[in-house]
Amino acid sequence: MREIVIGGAQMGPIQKADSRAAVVGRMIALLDQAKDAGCDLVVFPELALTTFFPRWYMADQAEVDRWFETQMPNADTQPLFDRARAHDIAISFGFAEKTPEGRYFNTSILTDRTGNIVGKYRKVHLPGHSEFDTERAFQHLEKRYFEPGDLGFPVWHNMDAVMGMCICNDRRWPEVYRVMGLQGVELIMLGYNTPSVNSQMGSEGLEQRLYHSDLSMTSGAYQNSAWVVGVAKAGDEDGHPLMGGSIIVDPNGFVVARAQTEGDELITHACDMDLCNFGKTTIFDFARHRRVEHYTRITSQTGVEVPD
Ligand code: CDV
Repeated sequence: MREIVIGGAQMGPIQKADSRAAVVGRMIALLDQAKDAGCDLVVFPELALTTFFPRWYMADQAEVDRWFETQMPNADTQPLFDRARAHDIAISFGFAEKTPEGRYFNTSILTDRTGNIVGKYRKVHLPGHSEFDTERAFQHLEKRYFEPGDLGFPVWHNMDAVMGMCICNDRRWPEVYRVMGLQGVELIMLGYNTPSVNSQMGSEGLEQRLYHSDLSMTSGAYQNSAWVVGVAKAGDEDGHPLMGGSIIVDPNGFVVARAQTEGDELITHACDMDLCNFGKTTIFDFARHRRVEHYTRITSQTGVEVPD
């Protein structure tokens, strides 16, 4: 048995006017709850330190830059790292990263239990658009503010398990799970900011949005025999609703913990990494059963090509 008690620290809304210090204070309160609940590892959402700023069109780069971190940890987030180390809890959270070379990424990091960063992931699948879109009910400008991640989908040995990360829209793409599955991943952590309504189809309700989120993560977990922890930033951000629905999924694809609110809420589960072994050595024993000679289209072709 290799048990890791995992906390999914769903966060309620962050308004444009909220300071990093206030947000970090909320994250620390969730960490304290996690300590009381016996957690070893806590997962926070995508862009956990700020409002989901890609919904706002900005032409002035100085205005954009204020949402980005140029260092991690930094003065605002050091208290979070300090509390995590004091509690002996590993953490993962997302933030907007500006590199010393002036590149912009939607990033997540993973620490060990002493607060050292052991893994970094940069979001590969950036949804949305790069210019103001008059056809949408609201904007989703990730393609404007970030470039696609350049690190692939690495995994890391941490806490006697093989761990990987992805971010929000990545969770909808089976390739993401499989690339990590091929590296023996046992735990995939991800955060998300998913609007409760579809900006291009108002009739798509919350029920369907939640279902697609569950479907993506439960199938990714099952088909790669790995734990998946998906954590929302939820609630009403300056008039823009984000869905909750944070879940912990076991390697059989069952949801074992689910958030009930759209606010700051901790969900927990004692996750045995050895539960991954059966699937990985039987029905999803990749080495025995995959037929890569038939999969070349997956990497040689991007869009759909219908035969004549
Ligand atoms: N932050 C995201 O990547 N959100 C997307 C929305 C735009 C659909 C998602 O896949 O949840």
